[in-house]
Amino acid sequence: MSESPILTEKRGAVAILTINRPKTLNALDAPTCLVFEKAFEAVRDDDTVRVIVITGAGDKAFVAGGDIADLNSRQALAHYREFGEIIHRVFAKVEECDKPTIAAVNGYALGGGTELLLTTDIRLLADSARLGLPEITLGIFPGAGGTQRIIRQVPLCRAKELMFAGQQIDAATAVAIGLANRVVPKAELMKETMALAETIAAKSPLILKILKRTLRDGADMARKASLAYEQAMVSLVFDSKDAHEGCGAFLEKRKPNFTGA
Ligand code: CO8
Repeated sequence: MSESPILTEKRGAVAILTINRPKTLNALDAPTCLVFEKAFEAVRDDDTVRVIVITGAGDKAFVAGGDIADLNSRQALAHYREFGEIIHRVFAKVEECDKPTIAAVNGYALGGGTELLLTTDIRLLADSARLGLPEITLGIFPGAGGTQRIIRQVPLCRAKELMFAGQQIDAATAVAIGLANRVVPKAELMKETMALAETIAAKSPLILKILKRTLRDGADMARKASLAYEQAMVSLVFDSKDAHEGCGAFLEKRKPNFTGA
């Protein structure tokens, strides 16, 4: 029996999803996207999981893009759209997830790989990582949400250079333009990722959920409305046990124990 293209591992409150198609440098074809969708939903809906990490199998690639053979086999518009529908739906689920997501980028994150990274909350890069949107070189352009997400995340001139020239950038450049959080030595990537994931997992899942919604929904609102929305959302959290647990623990000089209530 062939190995699943998506591996799920749980370490305490952290779930790690590994894209596992090393023969194609973890390229995403439609069947892999569908398996990823199920695996992602399972950890998203598992109450014992507080943080979700996404990484790639092997030491060479996070995701080298959409599977070019699969893309090339979809000449008819209906089939091309079918892959588009799937990958857009799956990536939207990652972006809209109430739980924090971390991309642990262990190598090439090209095309659909960078587009997947753009849906995650936090991105740690191995020093060997190479990012980019090389679709133009294939005679296409980023089509898994990448054009729209990248222009909202990095300066427009940097986004356009990535999409127009199709060149790879190294990890330090990706951090410099705001595409990722930081670069770590390749051998330390999972250790650093887990340390960050566990720090976040110890915080209140309820507050993280409402914070993520406030950031996500507020980003689509006019500024004045978004500030009023923030005020309403933060007022809501004062009804939670976790708000009183956190403030109480500070005043009692002890560590808080957040339950998500
Ligand atoms: N798709 C399919 N197979 C791939 C991909 C890919 N994206 N990337 C690598 N592979 C395969 C290679 O064909 C090769 O297979 P084989 O051993 O059978 O020849 C194997 O992986 C190893 O790759 P290389 O020999 O090329 O390894 P190198 O170390 O020489 O190079 C690179 C590594 C630089 C990553 C190189 O493989 C490369 O440039 N890959 C393609 C990168 C790319 O162009 N990505 C964008 C793809 S298009 C895309 O992402 C669109 C997304 C969504 C569109 C949605 C539309 C509806």
